[in-house]
Amino acid sequence: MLKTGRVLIQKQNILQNALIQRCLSTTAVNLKTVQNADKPSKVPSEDYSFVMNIFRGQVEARQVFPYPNVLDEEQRDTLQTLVSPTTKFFEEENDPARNDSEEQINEKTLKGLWDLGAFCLQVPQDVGGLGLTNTQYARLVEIVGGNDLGVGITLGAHQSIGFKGILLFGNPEQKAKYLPRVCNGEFAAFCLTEPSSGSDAGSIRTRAELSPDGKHYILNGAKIWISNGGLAEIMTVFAQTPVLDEKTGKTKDKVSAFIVERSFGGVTNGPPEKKMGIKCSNTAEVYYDNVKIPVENLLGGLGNGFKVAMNILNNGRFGMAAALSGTMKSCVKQAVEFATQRTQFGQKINTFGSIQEKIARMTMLHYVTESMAYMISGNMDTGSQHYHLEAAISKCFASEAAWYVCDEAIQIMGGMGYMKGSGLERVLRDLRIFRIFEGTNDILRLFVALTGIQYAGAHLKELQNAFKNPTANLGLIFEEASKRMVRKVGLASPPAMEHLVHKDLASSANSVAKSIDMFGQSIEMVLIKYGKNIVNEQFILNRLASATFDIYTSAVVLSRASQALKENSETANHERLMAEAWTQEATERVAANLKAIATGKNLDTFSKMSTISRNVCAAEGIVQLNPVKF
Ligand code: MYA
Repeated sequence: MLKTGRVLIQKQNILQNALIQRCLSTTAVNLKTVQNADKPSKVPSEDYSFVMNIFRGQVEARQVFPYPNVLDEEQRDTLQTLVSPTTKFFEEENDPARNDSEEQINEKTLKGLWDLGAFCLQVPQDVGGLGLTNTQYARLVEIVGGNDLGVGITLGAHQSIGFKGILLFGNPEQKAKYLPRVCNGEFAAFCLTEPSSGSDAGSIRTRAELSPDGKHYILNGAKIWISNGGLAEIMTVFAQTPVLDEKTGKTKDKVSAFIVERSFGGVTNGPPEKKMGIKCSNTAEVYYDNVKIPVENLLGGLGNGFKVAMNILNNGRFGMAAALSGTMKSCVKQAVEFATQRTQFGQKINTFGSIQEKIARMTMLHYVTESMAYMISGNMDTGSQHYHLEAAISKCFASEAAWYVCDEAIQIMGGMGYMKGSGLERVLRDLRIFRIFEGTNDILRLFVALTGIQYAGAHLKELQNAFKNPTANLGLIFEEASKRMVRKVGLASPPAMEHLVHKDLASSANSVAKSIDMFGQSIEMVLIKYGKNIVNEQFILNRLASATFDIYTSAVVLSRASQALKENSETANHERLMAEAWTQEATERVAANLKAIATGKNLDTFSKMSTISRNVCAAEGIVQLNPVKF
């Protein structure tokens, strides 16, 4: 089919080619500011991310198919020896209800965690850690999430973000100095957020200026909502620093990252915050008053702090999916135990369709989350650098899925679930923050959509540049133009996925492939229609993000279930059912979301909603009087 299409395209007349060129050049001009007008235009480097490439309507399969299996025998053995004591500790020694009511983790429990090595899971063994891979880490974190999310945050704020910058960007001296300490009882924290800087992480005001003798940076400012902020001795702190731009000769503020010790002096903190959940974890304001940071504690280079912060967050986000997969597993277990025991109207309630649908949905959400967490950890373990969109999706998806699963577990258990004794009300309170911190889900959805669009747009721009020297770039022009035209005249098959999955899942894979094709076309449509203004079209970006989530999660579960079928595993058929059901519904949601951004009726609804919101904000609350008029 594709070949026939190519021949047809060769026969298209000059007029048609001119049309393509015009369409592409309009897009490229409009995209200028999306790509940051003051920067030299970048030729997009190839990206092996599955998610990034669906924005071009393409299947980049290598990180998704086959499902990663990265543990060697030794790593598997190590993990097995750790799983049992960790589970035992959390089930027998840690008391989540007590931690919650006392709003702290007692000394004995903390000591137990340090002794287990739970605070330094990924620090290399030669400096005192357990030296675990991301996949091994995911498995242990799952146990933590299944038992006590408050403890999870204390552990996560320390190692997933607190000292992760030293692991990722530290020079040998910084690693040798600090890594043994963070494995030996000294808490770490990640200090980014400020009163006026939450989602807009680049707008921080804390400043660090070089001292006149050039030996120190002098740090001043305040951070808020810092997990472990009242406990940490070692902090990764982000601050504005003056940086000389060698091209212009002008000095500009740029964010830099520093390793700050409380013992430097001038570091203080506020009282522990009173929170809805994760109460046993410490959250506090941290203040820096003329703190003298030795210049050698600059982390990752002057002016590179924003990238350092983003990469730390990117690197840790899969851990949240792993932890929350553990939480969901516990919620499902509790709900099922109840549903299979409880009799109403003369029947066990698990035999009713309404309860069955709940249990099935909870289970599928868990399967998707777990599959994503281990797929991303596997990608990271094999050295992938192209996982930041997938990690952001896993964080958003897991935090929303876990909220839904816990809420439904409470619903299944009815009054029993609502009682404190079930423990689920604590889990629900603990879960609420996961949609807010480490990048709110709202900002991460926009991040995923805009990053993907920018990638697709940069490729279109590259194509436009190619037209400037068509003889030299004939191959690229021909390939891209034929793809587009073939698609336009309906002769192209969608990107193929059938060959990537087990034969029993071929039909589901075809549906995902069609979704990717439609998605790629929608991205082109929005690029042409909105150009640079797409950054302001959040109603549209959110729907594109939702479609992205549905496509990626479908591919992930098809990959995992295919693997199970190929291995003929005991649970293969159960996994096939989940993958099929998930993909079926996800495909329908993708179509609905893509339709929503293309049809005038929906666009009109977005505009109405924008007006409704503006009216309410202007009225400082609900606009209309109630029906009795007072
Ligand atoms: S910690 C605080 C968390 N805070 C945030 O996450 C802040 C959210 N904000 C952002 O991420 C950014 O400001 C956004 C970009 C995304 C909004 N990777 O102009 P830009 C590049 C790589 O778009 P902005 C907490 O909550 C971009 O390409 N690069 O930037 C504690 C561009 O590069 P270039 C990225 O509009 C929770 C440049 O940066 C990324 O300012 C405790 C500028 O981009 C990225 N992601 O905003 C949790 N983003 O210049 C505990 C941007 O080259 C852990 N860029 O074109 C729990 C763990 C689980 C439990 C574990 C148990 C053990």
